[in-house]
Amino acid sequence: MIITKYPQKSDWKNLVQRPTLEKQNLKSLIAEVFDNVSKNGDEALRFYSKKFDSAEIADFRVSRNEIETVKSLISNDLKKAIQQAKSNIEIFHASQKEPINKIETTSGVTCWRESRGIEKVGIYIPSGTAPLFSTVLMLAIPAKLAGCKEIILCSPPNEKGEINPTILYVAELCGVTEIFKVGGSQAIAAMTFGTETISQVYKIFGPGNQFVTTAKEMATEFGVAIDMPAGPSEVLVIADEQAIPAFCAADLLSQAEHGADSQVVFISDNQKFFEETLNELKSQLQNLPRKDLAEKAIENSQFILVENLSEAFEISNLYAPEHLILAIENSEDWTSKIANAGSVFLGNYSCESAGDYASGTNHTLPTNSFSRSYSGVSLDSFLKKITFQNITKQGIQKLGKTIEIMAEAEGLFAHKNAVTLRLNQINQNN
Ligand code: HSO
Ligand code: ZN
Repeated sequence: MIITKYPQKSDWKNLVQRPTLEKQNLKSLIAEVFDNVSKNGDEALRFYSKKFDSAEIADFRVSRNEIETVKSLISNDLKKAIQQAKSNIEIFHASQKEPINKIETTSGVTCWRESRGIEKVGIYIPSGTAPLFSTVLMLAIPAKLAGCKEIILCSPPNEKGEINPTILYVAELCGVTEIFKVGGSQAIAAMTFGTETISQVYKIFGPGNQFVTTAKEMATEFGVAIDMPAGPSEVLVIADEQAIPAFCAADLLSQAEHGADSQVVFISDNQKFFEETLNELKSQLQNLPRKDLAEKAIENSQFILVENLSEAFEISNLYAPEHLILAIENSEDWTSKIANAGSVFLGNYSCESAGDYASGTNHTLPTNSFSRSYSGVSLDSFLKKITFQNITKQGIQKLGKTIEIMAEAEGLFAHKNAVTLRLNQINQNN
């Protein structure tokens, strides 16, 4: 826990520095996996599944039978909860559809954009210490709404060759077209090149460890797009005197429990509240099943006492958090001060967990200061926008001269000619 009281402005930049990740150089190892999978397909996948996951897989494709069987393993309460989350995520992402907007820029010159779903997308869901089936909702729902035709999902199997049942259940519920029992960098390579069983995709989504992250970066070298660069998950909480210490502590810990490398930043302008939250945090920490992970994350995290809320917002913008919680009075009046954040939670009752699971917003968000330049996953992440133009005779007459002059100035006479020939033909026919 790094506590700083009333830091000087000149120290702010240092305060918001993320701990440097010990990034192992995995590139050569991953390059080998990519090479092997591109040449040997399923056989290479079998080799790596045995080596890394201790799983012997005859068929990577999850069968209908396996999907039917898991349905009885999920409790009714969990099914109902998933249904409510699904409905909210659908409503919010469906509202992101844009109508076609045809604009006449010059009379007779009409331009517009139309969206098309990326035809083939791949979703990677890690299993790890907490298999996050909620991420299946966050990725498969917008993919389906966007009209992606093939939505495949890869997730690592356990030693018995099984995928987490709730992941399977949610994937089926959200319209994933095929599910494969394969994880790690070999899964990313499979979706990059395609194998006998797994089809190649055009864009890969989803979180993962350093192997998966490095593999996703490598996929881009082979023309496959990815959702965004990844880093450990993070939250920044700005709280004033009306905030509730127990709520803030729980929010900070909900981020910390994700992993030892999670990032937590807490900023307040009120000394008494600041101390109370620190005490509350220490006591709540003792009762968490994932105490060890959360404790490590908290060790590296920043707790900053500032003079006023304006300073808090400046520091937050420098840090550019993935999640930003504003536990402050009239929080909505402050939103114009936010320059950089992935997703914002306003007031004492908007906890990050709501966005993580069920309010409707997406939880796949930019980390590691990428909220300065990236948005979180949305319907748009699964769409391409194609531009169109339709120019009439009258339109080219109005715009032709401009194009001719510009083309000539660039020394591109074929470009100029494409217009001149048309204008001549129109003049001749008149
Ligand atoms: N906070 C994570 C998402 C998540 N939390 C999934 C719980 N399950 C990254 O935004
Ligand atoms: Zn979370």
